[in-house]
Amino acid sequence: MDPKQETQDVFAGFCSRFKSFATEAIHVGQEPEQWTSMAVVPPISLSTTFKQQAPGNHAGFEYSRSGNPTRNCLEKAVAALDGAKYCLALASGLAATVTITHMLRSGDGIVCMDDVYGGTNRYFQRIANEFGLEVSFADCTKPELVKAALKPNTKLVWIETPTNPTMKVVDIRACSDLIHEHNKDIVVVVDNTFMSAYFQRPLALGADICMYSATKYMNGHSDVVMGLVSTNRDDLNERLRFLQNALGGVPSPFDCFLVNRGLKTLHLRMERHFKNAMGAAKFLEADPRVERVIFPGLPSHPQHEVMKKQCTGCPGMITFYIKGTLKHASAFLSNLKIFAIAESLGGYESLAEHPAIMTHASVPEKERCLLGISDTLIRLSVGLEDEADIIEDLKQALAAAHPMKN
Ligand code: P1T
Repeated sequence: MDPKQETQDVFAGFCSRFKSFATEAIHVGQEPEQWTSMAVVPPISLSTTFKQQAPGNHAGFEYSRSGNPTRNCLEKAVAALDGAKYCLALASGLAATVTITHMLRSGDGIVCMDDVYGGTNRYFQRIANEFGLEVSFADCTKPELVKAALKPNTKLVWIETPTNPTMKVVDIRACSDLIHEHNKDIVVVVDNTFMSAYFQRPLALGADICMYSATKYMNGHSDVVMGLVSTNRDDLNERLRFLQNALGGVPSPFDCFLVNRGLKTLHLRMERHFKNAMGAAKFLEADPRVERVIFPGLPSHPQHEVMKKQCTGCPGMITFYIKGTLKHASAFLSNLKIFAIAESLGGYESLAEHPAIMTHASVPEKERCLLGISDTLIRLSVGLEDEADIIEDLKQALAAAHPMKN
């Protein structure tokens, strides 16, 4: 097949690409005129403090925790990509989660999607709960369960879609509308880490806040830990900006520079991630040594239609159950050559991991079982290598795990 044709087919049925996405990623917030040097690439502004002409009379920056020129460039670019008025950069995805949660007070309630990144689950269950917040979990793919979970004290609903690691897809529009009809003051947050701004705009689908672990696709090069938070609401921006400074979980200017640079190729990277992942998912689905593949780009995914309705494409995340036991899962992972066994995702390089032992070990075992995070569950972050090499690697590792079935 003509490779161009093949790429287009992967996107068939998904929403149209966001207008001018690449142009905005490359230019918004990057205007050379903002620097006296007219630098085309934003400089890394390492100064922690900024001279004032007279006390209180400054040029927009006072102290680097409260505002930094390099961070500003990044925040403006991400706001544009999210279709948002505002964006704030934080020191990590979890720092973003903590900062958002600090908008609440003791006694307030949080409803969280049942399957979320293990660190998010750990923070809500083991820290937020200790500080007097009431956290409950619900499967937000089922409207009736969301409705039942909303209480008079619910102030925040935390959605992750697709979820990490079982790839459940939440209908953001339906869920946000249901929550806001119940109480318009409940803040709906969508963790958009798996999708990146290129494939999904939660704010346009009714969410109040879109957040990322920018450590993943938004940066895309596995060399920065960072969080991002976007919103269109003036009141939320004001409170979050206060908390960004008052709690202090800010990223370094160098990291802001790197993520800002990563955004320039986000559109190219995401399209290739999708194409490579589709090839890998189709291969796995056809292999007799694989029990089940969960990839939202495949018609076999339970929420494939929701995905097509609200996204412009699918990221490189695939979860699958290998036939057999932990021994087979472990043998498969250990025999991979291109994929590295490692936590994290969304970089240019392919990674594979075992959620039950690695990223989701902090989720209580009983809950892991209920969610399907079993010993045979494997998560792949399909990178940007050649598709044929990726598939060949999966093939030889499956053969090594199940030598009798070749
Ligand atoms: O690692 P950090 O930048 O703090 O982001 C936390 C986080 C938040 N949300 C989602 C959906 C995530 O996947 C993560 C981090 N996840 C991994 C490290 C992982 O391997 O799944």
